Amino acid sequence: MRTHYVATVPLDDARLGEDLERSLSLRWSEAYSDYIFGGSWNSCMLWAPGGDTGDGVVTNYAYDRPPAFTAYADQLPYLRKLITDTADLDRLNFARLALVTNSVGIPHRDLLELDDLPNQSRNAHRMHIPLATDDNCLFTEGNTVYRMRQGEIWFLDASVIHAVAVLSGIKRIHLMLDFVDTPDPGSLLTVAGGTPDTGIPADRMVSRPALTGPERASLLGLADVLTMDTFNEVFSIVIKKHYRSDGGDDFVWSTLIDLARGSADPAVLPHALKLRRYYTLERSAQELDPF
Ligand code: YCP
Ligand code: CO
Repeated sequence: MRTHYVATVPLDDARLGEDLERSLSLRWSEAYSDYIFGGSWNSCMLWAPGGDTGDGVVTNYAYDRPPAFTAYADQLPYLRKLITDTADLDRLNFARLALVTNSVGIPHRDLLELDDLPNQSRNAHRMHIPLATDDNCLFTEGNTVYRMRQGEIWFLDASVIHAVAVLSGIKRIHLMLDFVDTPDPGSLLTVAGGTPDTGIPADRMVSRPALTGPERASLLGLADVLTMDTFNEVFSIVIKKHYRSDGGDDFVWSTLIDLARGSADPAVLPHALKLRRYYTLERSAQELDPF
């Protein structure tokens, strides 16, 4: 199934606000922060195998024990109810809050690292429900930039290259749901009114002007300042450009590799190629640290 809007759940803003406020005093995991530049990728585990809050790394949970609400969820009654009312708990592996502020993510594919897990416990299907968001919170998939609105349930095909961008100081919080493999992902939700898979709706897409020749040339000029010391900053600039201008398919990674080829620092190109392989192609649970 492709990434698509599924349905909208009514949210009680007052009760949601209380839970989100309380959630901020819990201990959030910074696992996966190597996927973003600017701040960290923070997660708060609400439902997981064994009911463990754990360390936030999805490969580190007790898959031989049944999934259950965690101690964090016990402190967040509205979110607990939202999950219970929305998801098919028999097939839910993980429910976590994902908090991002002022950051851009590295375009990547997911779920590949979980191929080693037994089939019944693989996280094969992912959904997002934005709980706190605004117009500065964007998502990208392939060469599409789009927005998910508060309270919308989205099915995400995480095997397609995707990334998040939060281009403001808002504390963007999504509820992320990961389900086990099933031949019928349409039935993972218990809410009514699910729409069929028609892809990302056109009115959620952000239209960007085509990247101009001069813009591309000035971006490529960053090769002059690209060293291992400036790598992450230059990479962030390229990623941010993708949200403002349409540079074509594979813009982010191909621009980064072009820049790396032009860098005077001999360590940069091998590093860029290694990152591209890690984030977009093949990687395994044994190969966790790209740096
Ligand atoms: C995401 N993949 O895109 C997931 C979780 C790391 C990257 C965090 O949200
Ligand atoms: Co991802």
